[in-house]
Amino acid sequence: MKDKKYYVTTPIYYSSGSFHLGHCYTTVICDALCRFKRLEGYDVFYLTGTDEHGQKVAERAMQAGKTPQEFVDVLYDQITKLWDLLGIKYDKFIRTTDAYHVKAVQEIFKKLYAKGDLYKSEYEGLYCTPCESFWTEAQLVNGKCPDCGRDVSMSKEESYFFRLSNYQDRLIEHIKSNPDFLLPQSRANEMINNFLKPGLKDLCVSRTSLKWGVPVTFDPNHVVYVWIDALSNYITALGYLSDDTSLFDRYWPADIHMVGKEIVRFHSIIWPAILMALDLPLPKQVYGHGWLLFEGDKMSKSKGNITDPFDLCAHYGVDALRYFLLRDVPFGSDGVYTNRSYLTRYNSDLVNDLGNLVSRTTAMLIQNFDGILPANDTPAELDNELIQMTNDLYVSVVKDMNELKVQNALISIFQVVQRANKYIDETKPWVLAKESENKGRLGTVLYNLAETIRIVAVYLSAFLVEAPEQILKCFGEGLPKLFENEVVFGKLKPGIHVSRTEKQLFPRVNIEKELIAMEDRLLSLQKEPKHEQLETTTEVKEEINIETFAKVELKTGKILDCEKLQNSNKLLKSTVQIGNETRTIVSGIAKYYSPEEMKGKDVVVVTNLKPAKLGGVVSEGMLLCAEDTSGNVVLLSPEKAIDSGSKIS
Ligand code: ME8
Repeated sequence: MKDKKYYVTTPIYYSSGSFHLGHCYTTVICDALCRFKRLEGYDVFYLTGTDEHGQKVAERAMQAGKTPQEFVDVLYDQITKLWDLLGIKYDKFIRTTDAYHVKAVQEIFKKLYAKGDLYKSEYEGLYCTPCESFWTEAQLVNGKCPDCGRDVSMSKEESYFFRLSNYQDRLIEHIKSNPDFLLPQSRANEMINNFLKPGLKDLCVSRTSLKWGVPVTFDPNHVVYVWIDALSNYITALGYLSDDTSLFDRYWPADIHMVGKEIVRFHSIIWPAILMALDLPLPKQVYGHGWLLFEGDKMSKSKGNITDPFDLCAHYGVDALRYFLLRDVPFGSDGVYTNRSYLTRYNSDLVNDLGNLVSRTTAMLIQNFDGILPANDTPAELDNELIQMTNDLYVSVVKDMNELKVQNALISIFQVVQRANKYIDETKPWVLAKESENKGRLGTVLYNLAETIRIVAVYLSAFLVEAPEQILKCFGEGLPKLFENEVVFGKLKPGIHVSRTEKQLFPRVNIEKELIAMEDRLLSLQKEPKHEQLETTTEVKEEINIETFAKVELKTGKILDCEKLQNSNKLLKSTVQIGNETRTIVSGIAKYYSPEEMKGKDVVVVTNLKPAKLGGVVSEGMLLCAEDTSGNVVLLSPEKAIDSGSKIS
């Protein structure tokens, strides 16, 4: 099966903070691709893992009062729990602290040094600590790190350097002559024009200031710094330079490295150059996907705009989460997450279209045929379009998946679901059921629906992890191993037993109510970390200068009125006088203050906070509170009486 092998990798995830919905994007996409390829008969190897070394990890561990190893162990537990919850079927999970990886990285380092691809020198440059990257002046954006926007500082130390500049021409040539190597095409142009053509600088690949990393065996003051350690995971996981290279021999080169767009440079320039230096073949493809945006910004822990995948799965199920990520984001571009778009997608596609189709069809089969699948021996012209569309799916879905147009593949599958619902409206089975002479026709209609649903579930088993199995079970079918023989209309034999799904596939949600509940949960999550891991990875805020602090406008205010928000047991809506104006401010403090207690209080208000909807009400500012470690919350007040609207500085 060597020719039908498919080796897919996600980046290894930083073990320096907790994981949010944005992180799930790469793994869910790769999981769907792998499931699809397995159903096509490929011998798939899916690799994911964690990036556990580096300065940021060491700092966070110290802040959490743990050793770096203890710290990354907690993160490892968290991420593997998350992948299990999302049904991610990886074949191997690599941790960069795994002994075999450490050993192989040391060997790689030695090999590159022996070949003359590494040399010792001194590095001086602008360094971004969180990103562990040196930058040139020209690469900075407004004087800040171009990746994360934070401050950089001058740094100098003895380092080993990788002769990246030697590979510039070969890299340009490779990208140009292999149009599928780096996709989408826009990313290839960006790499060539912004990085390769202006000229590559040799790369600093060891540090002496850092201790939490892979030690360089022949120069113990140095540890291998990020690039060679992290990127090599894609080959060390397969046993490269170990005693058993059978996986490496079988699966390398990777068929696809799936990465977020911010790390395309590492994967399409630095990594291929390292591979060239090692005389290894390059991955067949690097795909730089877009970001999941939240309120116009990349969803990220440091921006505080994260959505908790554990919470989404607990309330709307794992399939809703997977479906949203796969269906809502045009692959390659950025996609926007909002609670509303999440719930709307859930209600419209999963509840109305798919859930409804399955429950109506199985109910009619049970009601009219005692759950015994009737024969389809009374065909009519009307049936052809549905049958044709269902049979045609294979070609279009395979094409879309080969081109990584995951969204399009799901759109086509759901067009068949919608066509089947329309078929019910056209054939009116409830009318056919009234006349016994129409029983044959009714049976054919229900057979066609059952068969369409079965085939849809076969396809969906590449994308979703719960519903397809439940749906197939209704027809006595298990999950498919291969598409072959499963996706052609007519497999179901009349006479088989049909049942309802064991539980309702997708319970409908009331969007407006649910939006309030989601905000409530977010507030309590921010107050009371739900997962053990969140507690241990609380971020210490970065230092800011006085100019940054001065951007926050604080004023005194007086609460004129206050009421509890309907549908929420956490939110209070206060009318606050601030000098000459009054504002509505929503605060998550109903657990600590009653509306009566709030009235008349002097408070401290952040007055230039962007208005935000909380509990369905636009909140025009924030009341400052203090919270102790036991979770007691108190409002802050001026120490003596002072006019409302007084500036605080
Ligand atoms: O980059 N939307 O790790 P990481 C979409 N350790 N994807 C997102 C996202 C968002 N809002 N936030 C994160 C690293 N990701 C390195 C990789 S590989 C040798 C080293 C994606 O934990 C991100 O684009 O920061 C990346 O693909 C993955 O999550 C891991 O990111």
